Amino acid sequence: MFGAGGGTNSYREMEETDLILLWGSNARETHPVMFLHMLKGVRRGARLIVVDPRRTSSAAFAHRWLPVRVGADIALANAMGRYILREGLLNEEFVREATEGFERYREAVEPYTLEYAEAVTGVPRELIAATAREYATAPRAMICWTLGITEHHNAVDTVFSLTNLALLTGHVGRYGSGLNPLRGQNNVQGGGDMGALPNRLVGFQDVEDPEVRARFERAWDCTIPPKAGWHLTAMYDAMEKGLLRGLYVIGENPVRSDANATRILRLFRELEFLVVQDIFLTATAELADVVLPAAAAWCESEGTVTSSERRVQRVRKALEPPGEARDDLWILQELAGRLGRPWDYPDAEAVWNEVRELSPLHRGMSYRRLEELGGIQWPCPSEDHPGELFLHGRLWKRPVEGPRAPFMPTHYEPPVDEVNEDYPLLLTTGRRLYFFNTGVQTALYRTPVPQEEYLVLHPRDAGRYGIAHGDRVRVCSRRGAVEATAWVESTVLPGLCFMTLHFPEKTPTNFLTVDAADPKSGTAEFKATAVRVEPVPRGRVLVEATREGAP
Ligand SMILES: Nc1nc2c(c(=O)[nH]1)N[C@H]1C(S)=C(S)[C@@H](COP(=O)(O)OP(=O)(O)OC[C@H]3O[C@@H](n4cnc5c(=O)[nH]c(N)nc54)[C@H](O)[C@@H]3O)O[C@H]1N2
Ligand SMILES: Nc1nc2c(c(=O)[nH]1)N[C@H]1C(S)=C(S)[C@@H](COP(=O)(O)OP(=O)(O)OC[C@H]3O[C@@H](n4cnc5c(=O)[nH]c(N)nc54)[C@H](O)[C@@H]3O)O[C@H]1N2
Ligand SMILES: [Mo]
Repeated sequence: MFGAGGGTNSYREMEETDLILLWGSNARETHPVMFLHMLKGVRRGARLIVVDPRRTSSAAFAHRWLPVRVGADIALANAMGRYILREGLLNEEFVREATEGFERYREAVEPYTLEYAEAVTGVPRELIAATAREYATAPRAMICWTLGITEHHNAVDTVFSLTNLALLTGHVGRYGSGLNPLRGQNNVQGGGDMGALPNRLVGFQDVEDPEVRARFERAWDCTIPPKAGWHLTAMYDAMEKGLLRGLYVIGENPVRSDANATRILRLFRELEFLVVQDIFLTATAELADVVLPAAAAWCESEGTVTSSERRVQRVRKALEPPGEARDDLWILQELAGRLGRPWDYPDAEAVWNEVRELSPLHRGMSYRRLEELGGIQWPCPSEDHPGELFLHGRLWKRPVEGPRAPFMPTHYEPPVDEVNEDYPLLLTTGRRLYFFNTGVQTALYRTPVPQEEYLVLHPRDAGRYGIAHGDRVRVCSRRGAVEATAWVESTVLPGLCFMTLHFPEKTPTNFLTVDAADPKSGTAEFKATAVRVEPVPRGRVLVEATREGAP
């Protein structure tokens, strides 16, 4: 909607804003460093409102928790929009001068009365109204979101529905106000910025734009395919059709992390050629024809990473990589050479200087300046530019500089995997503080809690299915079944249960998940799978319920 793929604000602004809507994010556990900035804001008087189907440990720090049903966020956001309109709390000047498509938005939200929204989302109408009023009237306000929003079959529309709220109230483009998708891994932002996306070249430049392509073709002395490539889930469809027969995986463990793992495993086994480049021998690497052992980018090699606030920072080599492990850059250069295109980058800085030539967003970021300033936030177009604290200030110029921001009307749709008599519970999946993704990097280490998968479920449902806290349970979906230990707790809503993806060697959660993907983003609906839960008759396992251990 703004033409850029990045969070609009800085961590510093989180300390100085007046209201934070933390929407579908458990930042206390998943972005703990950034959450400290939020807590500083809270201590200064900012209101924190958490929207999540679980009463998370983040919600424990909030002024208000909106217990939304999984997948009902569009209905909630649209009802907030309608209420803001009805009460005349919109920023009329901003809507008139800086946006377009307002009438269509007004019509689209008309059916989303508070009554309807309460029925669909489960959130009491007074809480919806109060949240809408506080968001609209706060001098500065931001919405921060993550996977509770983006891992759905209608993820892009859900992000649109949140962005519409910011356009309606003018909470974007000013210090302390904005829209912040918090990035997952330490360099997800950097990966996207560097063009590790099927439709973008370095600096978010459109691969389908002939002028952009021509510039890169000159710099690289090659021809670039004129069409966007496949995103992850489209690659699996291509593998299914035999269109994609070889795969080179770098720093990812897809047979454990992708939805409907039975299918993923089959597709990987059917590949004619698989290369895996990783710092550990992962389950995916075990299937590979060739494994290239890599040095860990965060401590065994030089380079940069980019954080959620678009800050590019230097990473330095502190350790020698073990054995035959080599820098990812070294491996790629060797390969290029053997494919007949010798690259000669002496070091990571030489690659970075090429980035600066090709990407206007990064042009002013020399290694020297990155050191001196402690990192720089893009865009940084020249060597005398300090980098931008927040984005889209242009929307507050009169007349607006460049295109207006369009409202994108959206409509609520329930999750794809239907709950019925056979699969009466909805499973949502996510993370815990002490473990990381598929566990490759955390499985070896001592942590204060057991390395074990829990199925968190509500006491009502535990009673209904004859399950006690600590029982072994079988969790079955339309695609598979796994075992876990029951953790009975009312932090999840009745009808909902929760598991992580952290312990796939014992409990491969993704054998359950549905691979329905958002056609726009290509991301699977990891957050909504219909399941049935049964007690496992034999071999009851005792769990130590430590205070810190709550999932
Ligand atoms: N400790 C730790 N930190 C991590 C990671 C890790 O594995 N461990 N992984 C990193 C990565 S790759 C990522 S992408 C981030 C992810 O960070 P988060 O998105 O914060 O993590 P999740 O636990 O996957 O999901 C967030 C929340 O979404 C809620 N949710 C589920 N469905 C819905 C819904 O329909 N609507 C709403 N509003 N909420 C919903 C869940 O209850 C959960 O609390 O974390 C990063 N940080
Ligand atoms: N059910 C369910 N599934 C999910 C999710 C969910 O919420 N629920 N979340 C999804 C999300 S948001 C994500 S991001 C994915 C994560 O899925 P993956 O990215 O597949 O999982 P990771 O365990 O983070 O795997 C990262 C790999 O990179 C390797 N690695 C680390 N550093 C380096 C390096 O410097 N060089 C190289 N070459 N390799 C390195 C690690 O050893 C590890 O094997 O999972 C997705 N899957
Ligand atoms: Mo992620």
